[in-house]
Amino acid sequence: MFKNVIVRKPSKSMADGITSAPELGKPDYDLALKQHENYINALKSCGVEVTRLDLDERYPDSCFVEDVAVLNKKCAIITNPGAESRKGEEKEIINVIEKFYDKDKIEFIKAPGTLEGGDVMMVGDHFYVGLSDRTNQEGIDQFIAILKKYGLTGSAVEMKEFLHLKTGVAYLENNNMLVSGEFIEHPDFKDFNKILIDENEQYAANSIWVNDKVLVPKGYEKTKKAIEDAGYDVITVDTSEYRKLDGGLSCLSLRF
Ligand code: CIR
Repeated sequence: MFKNVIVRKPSKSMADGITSAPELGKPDYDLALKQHENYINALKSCGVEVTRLDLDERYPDSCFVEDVAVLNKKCAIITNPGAESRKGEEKEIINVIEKFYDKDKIEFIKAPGTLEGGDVMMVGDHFYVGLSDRTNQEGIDQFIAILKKYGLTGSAVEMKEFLHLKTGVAYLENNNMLVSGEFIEHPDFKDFNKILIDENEQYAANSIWVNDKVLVPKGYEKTKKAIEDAGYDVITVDTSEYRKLDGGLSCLSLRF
């Protein structure tokens, strides 16, 4: 179960955030703020305490806090983002993490290693890490070595289609996993109960389990129904403005 969540308010500069889909247009800032509030309320309804960080205009993608740290029961790992414009963002999360973790339990991924939290999927004590454009082998090697110190394990996942690992796959606990695109037949995930995401609903693969409820982006009815059929309470949250920046429900928070 998760007790805490950290979020960061989106900055106005989010209009300059990285995107692979400029055809979707620039995010509407006021709407993005409203959606952020709704997201926080949805999280609160799952029984977590939400810590809100101030906006940071220097980093257009800084509302996507998931990428700058990986938090678990034993330790916190500050990442080293692979995207040039996001380098430095990880330093801005350290203060708040020190409120929750002892200093000697805070670890760091160091250059030339790169790793972004969107590439990390926690399944119990094991962490799958996508080898993506943002996360390199050196970053994964450092990450796994850190996990080992705490009695945890990790493994690299080969991928080519998605931005981050969790753009295409989500663990919903109880051995249930949402899978889309290249992950449907991926050998690493063959032993899970797979809930297949329809080709037209790929964005909804980035849903999140929070204390037995599942947050699903609004507008993806087939995915919503499939998750409900698997026995979960679903809460839908509109993330249209974040989708314009390739971001979704998982990217917007750190859950621990
Ligand atoms: C980026 O490209 O870094 C942001 N525009 C989106 C980050 C999404 N984060 C995630 O999937 N964890």
